[in-house]
Amino acid sequence: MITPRGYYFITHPVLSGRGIRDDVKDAVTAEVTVVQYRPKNISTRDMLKEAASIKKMCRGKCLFIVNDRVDVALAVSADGVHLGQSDMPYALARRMLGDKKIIGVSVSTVREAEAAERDGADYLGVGPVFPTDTKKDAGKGVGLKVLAKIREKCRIPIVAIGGITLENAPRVIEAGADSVCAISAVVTKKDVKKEIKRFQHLFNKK
Ligand code: TZP
Ligand code: MG
Repeated sequence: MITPRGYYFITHPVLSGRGIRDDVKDAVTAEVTVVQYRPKNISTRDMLKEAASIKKMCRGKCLFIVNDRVDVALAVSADGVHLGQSDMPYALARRMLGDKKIIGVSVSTVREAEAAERDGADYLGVGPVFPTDTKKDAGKGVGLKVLAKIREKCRIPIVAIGGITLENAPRVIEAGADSVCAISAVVTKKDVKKEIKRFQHLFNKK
């Protein structure tokens, strides 16, 4: 189960200043709750190598989730997968992964959130909360009101994502997010560890 509150890290090979392995190392040191591997433009063979090495870095320290690719998650024995609305449907992924793996589902409306919870998702990725350039097809921000409404209607943990910065994160947490993810606000910075720790402080983490 993905219950601990705090910062949820997602890799980004293009925005990263130093490469995703160094970023993951920093994220693990900053005691993130989750590392999500989100590969882009890379062969499946290289993806498997990268995933296996990131999994090793996370072992015993935080959960390791693979974005979208159920096959890769299975191949490297990740803790789970994160599925978008156009990815493999939850029920099929659950059948392939079994009961013990974590499945998170991206939602951007109350209706999608309720459906994902009903399906059995372990957590919701709600977003983009604010407009973002990081994911071109993410649509415009859903806003804090929709986030708060999803909080009201759903019991499973909420990871908020999209356009989140240190400045607006307190309002996102106030609206009901259990975890926040900020990609560009973290991986483009010189000191990734320090930046993640700043987010962790918002959850009263050291
Ligand atoms: N899913 C919804 S928005 C987003 C993803 C992967 C990108 C978030 O990136 P940033 O830089 O934190 O806005
Ligand atoms: Mg996806």
